[in-house]
Amino acid sequence: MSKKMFVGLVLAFFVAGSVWAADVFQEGFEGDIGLWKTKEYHEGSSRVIFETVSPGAKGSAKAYKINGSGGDIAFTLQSPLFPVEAGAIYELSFDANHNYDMSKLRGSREDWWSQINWYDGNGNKVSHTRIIGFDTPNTEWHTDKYANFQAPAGAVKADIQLGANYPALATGQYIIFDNITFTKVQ
Ligand SMILES: [Ca+2]
Repeated sequence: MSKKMFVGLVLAFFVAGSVWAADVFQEGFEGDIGLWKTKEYHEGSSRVIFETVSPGAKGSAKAYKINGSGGDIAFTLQSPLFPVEAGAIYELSFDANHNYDMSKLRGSREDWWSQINWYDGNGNKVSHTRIIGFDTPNTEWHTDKYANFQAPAGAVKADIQLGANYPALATGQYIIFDNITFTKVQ
């Protein structure tokens, strides 16, 4: 690869805001939301407000905030796809501050859960690994780690889906995420 191409690729990663290599995916939202997707149950109703905020965690410039703005809501924030290795064990970590109680997050039916989605080489979903318990409200920046996500047989890519239907994200409640990281640990 030429030096110019390499510089171009590095710039592309920073513009998109996400960085991924064989063993790690990371998002610091310095390039705003990049290729992440947002979804709310009442699409277009603005019962959930998604926005980039400043400053971010640990002196970084930006982070990403999910705000409750009233009513019966459900939401997800979903990462772009990144490569994984079937059978490998991964750890999810992120910096967060939130007045929303994330300790008993649930989705409904097959939607709105916080989970890791696993995909095969054709982009078809193989399975998912759900995450029920994050932490109780903590409005200081803190780092949370959730270990032991094993990529299933056939998985070559994954994404991180952060979301909930219960408890309702009430008006004035928020979650701010930064430095969302998915690391291969073994
Ligand atoms: Ca950041």
